Amino acid sequence: MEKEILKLLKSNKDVYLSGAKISVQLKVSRTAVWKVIKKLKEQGYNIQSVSSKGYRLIENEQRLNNSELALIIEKYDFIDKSFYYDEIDSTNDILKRESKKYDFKNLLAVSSKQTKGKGRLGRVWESDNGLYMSYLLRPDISPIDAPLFTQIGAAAIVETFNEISDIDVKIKWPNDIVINGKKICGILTELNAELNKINYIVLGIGVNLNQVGFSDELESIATSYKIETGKDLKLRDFLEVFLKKFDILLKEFLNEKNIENTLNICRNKSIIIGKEVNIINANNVRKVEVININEKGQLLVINENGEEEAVFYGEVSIRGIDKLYI
Ligand code: BT5
Repeated sequence: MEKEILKLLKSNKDVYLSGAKISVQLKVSRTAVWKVIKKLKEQGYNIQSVSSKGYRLIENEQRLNNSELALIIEKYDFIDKSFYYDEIDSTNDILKRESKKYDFKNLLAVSSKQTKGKGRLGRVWESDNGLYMSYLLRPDISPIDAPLFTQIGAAAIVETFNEISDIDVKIKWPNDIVINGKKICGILTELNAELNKINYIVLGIGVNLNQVGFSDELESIATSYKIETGKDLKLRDFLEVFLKKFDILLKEFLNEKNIENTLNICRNKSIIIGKEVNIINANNVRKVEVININEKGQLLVINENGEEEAVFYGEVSIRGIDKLYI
């Protein structure tokens, strides 16, 4: 009912809709309509009520809320339930907690601010004024293939930027989306599995949207959509395009076992193929030449002994020798 009324208000954004009209259209009493409107207002919707005219929705440009997010995900069968937060510790962590309540379900969490945003290996992800989202899924695939979700996420992010802007983002394998050597998005894929069975995967993506600056240590290595274009971007505008792109690539992989389109995007947009890079694993640094991304999404390199070698994700961190990419 909440969703239906919201839909009606949204499709009649600039006009007043009378309570009588809504109640006839949805076949409910006017009191029921009034109660739902009251609830929506409590959730933060800016709904103007004028007694002689009815109700009108004034949209909040930057933020989302639960009902609105529920409307957005309605057309996607790869998400069973969604959660929106103006502020949360970490969208990855909240989904891990929620997953205990919603067994067997695929969940999406979205936030515009994180107080404990995480990068890989316990690093901090600065999370204010961007889009922070996590998707928890329980795919019936081998745990070995789990890192492919990072690539699916990266490819969908590239496609999203391509659709909504002229900025040409690139991928620094496996999980950084960069522009002019500065990071605009990072991906953290966490796996909970037994030896040959995945319990769940959480794919977490942080996109810098409307930040006008970063902390001193990030200033020279981070950028945002706003810094690059001078324009603000609504959370929901990015999210809607992202979900559309992600849906296609995710289904190709899960339903057709086809990862080629994803990997081709990652190859075409790679900033490290053809370059010499340092592979850092614990304290061990090796200089290798990157030749490609193989069909399993691993990095194909010529190692220090001149041999071809596939490098797995998770066990390495890459720093380009070219200081642009550090
Ligand atoms: C990442 O780690 O790039 C993964 C970031 C994943 C964040 C998402 S947000 C939604 C979900 N919930 C979470 O709690 N996390 C995920 P890594 O490759 O380890 O890079 C981390 C490094 O990037 C830091 O050490 C900083 O140098 C830099 N960094 C931190 N915040 C940044 C930001 N907002 N923009 C650009 N660079 C940043």
